[in-house]
Formats: sequence, structure tokens, C-alpha cells
Amino acid sequence: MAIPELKIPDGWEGRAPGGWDWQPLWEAVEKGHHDFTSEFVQNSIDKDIDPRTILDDGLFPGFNLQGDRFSEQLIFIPEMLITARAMKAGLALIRPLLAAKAEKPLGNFVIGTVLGDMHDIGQSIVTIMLENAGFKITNLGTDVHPDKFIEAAREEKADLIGFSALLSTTVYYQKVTIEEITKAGVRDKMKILIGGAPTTQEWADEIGADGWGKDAIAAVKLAQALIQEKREAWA
Ligand code: B12
Repeated sequence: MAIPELKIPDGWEGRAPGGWDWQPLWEAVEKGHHDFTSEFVQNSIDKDIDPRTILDDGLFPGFNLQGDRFSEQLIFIPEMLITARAMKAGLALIRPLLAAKAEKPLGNFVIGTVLGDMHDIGQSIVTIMLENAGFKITNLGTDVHPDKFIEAAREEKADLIGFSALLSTTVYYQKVTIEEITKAGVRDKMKILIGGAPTTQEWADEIGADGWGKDAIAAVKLAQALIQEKREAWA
């Protein structure tokens, strides 16, 4: 087993002001110091560092280091949770900077993590990027029952709906949720996107989703393409 190490983003110095040092933020996220993380992220925003750079160069290294340790079972749920809390404290500050101020949204997008699954960092990043691209997002959070997805889709007259799943056991609920949407008679009113680390294009095809996004950038491209496609109108 390889001992996880901090992966320092290539060329980060070129994306930060002279004399800048991300090390304290890498350590704060790693150790789960969410107050310090917020302060440091705010300071980075005040220094006009690009929010994507804050995310990629500032927040991810410490998060990924703990993630690798969690995967190797060197740390456990409590430590991973406090790191996730720090990550989310940072994301919360970046979000308003990236959110588009479009007067007329490109479309209504409902997103959530499927039943039985508590992972929400990835879908939060997808949410931020989609907002940035001009979509109106309704984020239902984690552990979302298929009925709740259907109810929100009806309420929001969703154009697009997205299901995140991070566990090989919960990807099954992406399939179940699509089946329930079909049974409810609303399948053709929206385009369905899926994502999450264990998912693939093959899985998306197998369960009848309209698309699969490998990451947040792919999710945005996919959403922009699918919003152009024909859908049944909501009543
Ligand atoms: C953080 C984390 C946790 C945290 C979650 C905190 C939170 N608020 O999210 C906590 C500690 C709670 C946790 C718990 C568990 N976890 Co966990 N967790 C992770 C970890 C370290 C990181 C996941 C993550 O956030 N990745 C970063 C984000 C940015 O990536 P992402 O989610 O893949 O999202 C990107 C893309 O997939 C895509 N995307 C995501 N969603 C969507 C949606 C759409 C529509 C689209 C288009 C795209 C898209 O875009 C995103 C951005 O680029 C991973 C291991 C790892 N290193 O990845 C394990 C991991 C996912 N967990 C795992 C396990 C086993 C568990 C537990 C079962 C552990 C346990 N023994 O109880 C529990 C399950 C709890 C539950 N019921 O959900 C396993 C899953 C193995 C498997 N294949 O099933 C992993 C892989 C670790 C491992 N190797 O063992 N976990």
C-alpha cells in the first residue's frame, strides 16, 4: 500500500499573487479546521484570486490527501467528515462568486444524491458550475427518495434532472429513480443526467439516462447540449 501524499498542483505559483502560500489552507482542510478554512478562503477572495483557482489549488489538495487516506482506511468517517465540513465551508464562500446573475435562466435543473447516499461534495461542485453557466438549480441534498425527485421536478417544471451516487451500492438507485420517474409518466418532460465516481457512460446507457458527466465541467457541457433537445411540455 502506497502512503498517501499531498499532491501539490502543478504551476500553482503562476496562478497566485507573488509570495502567496497555500500550505496553511492545505493543512486546514486536511485537519478539518473549518473556521480557519473560511478565513483563508475569504482572504484569497479579497486578494482577487480566481474562485476556480481557490477551489483547485487551495481547497482540493488537503481534501484529496484525506480522501486517499480514507480510501486506504488510514483514517475513518469522523476525520473524513470534519475535512468535508471544512471543504464545504470554503465552497460556500466561493459559490456566490461563481453563480451567474442571468435574468432569464437557461433552464430549471433539479439535482440530488440518490437514496442511501450521503456524499455531497461532488454534486455541490456540479451545482456551483451549473449556476455559473446560467441554470436555475434546485438542490435536494443527499439521501433523496425517488418520490422527492419527482415532486421537486413537478414543482420546478424541471428541464433537466441529475442524480449523483458515490457508492457501488447506491448507483442502483439511479436506475430505480429513473424507473419511478417513468412510472409517474413524466420521463419525457425532462432530460436525465447522472454522475458520481463509480458511474460510467455504459451505466448511463444501461439505465436509460440521457447523459453521463465525468466531472463538473462535463456536466455543464452536457446540460448545455441537452437543454437544446426537445422535451414534452409540463402542464
Ligand atoms: C468524502 C467521502 C465521504 C464522506 C462524505 C462527506 C460529504 N459531505 O460528502 C463520508 C465520511 C460521510 C463518507 C462516508 C462513506 N463512504 Co465515502 N468517500 C468520501 C471520499 C473520500 C471522497 C468523495 C468526494 O467527495 N469526492 C470528490 C468529488 C469532487 O468527486 P465526485 O463526488 O466524484 O464528483 C465529481 C464527479 O463524479 C461528477 N459528479 C458527481 N455527481 C454528479 C452528478 C451529475 C448529475 C453529474 C453530471 C456529474 C456528477 O462531478 C463531480 C465534480 O467534478 C471517497 C474516496 C475518494 N477519494 O473519492 C469515499 C468513498 C466514495 N466512500 C466510500 C465508502 C465505502 C463510504 C462508506 C460506506 C464508509 C463506511 N464504512 O460507512 C460511507 C457511506 C455513507 C453513505 N451512506 O453515503 C467508498 C465507496 C466505495 C464504493 N465504490 O462503493 C469510497 C470510494 C472510498 C473507498 N475507496 O473506500 N465518505
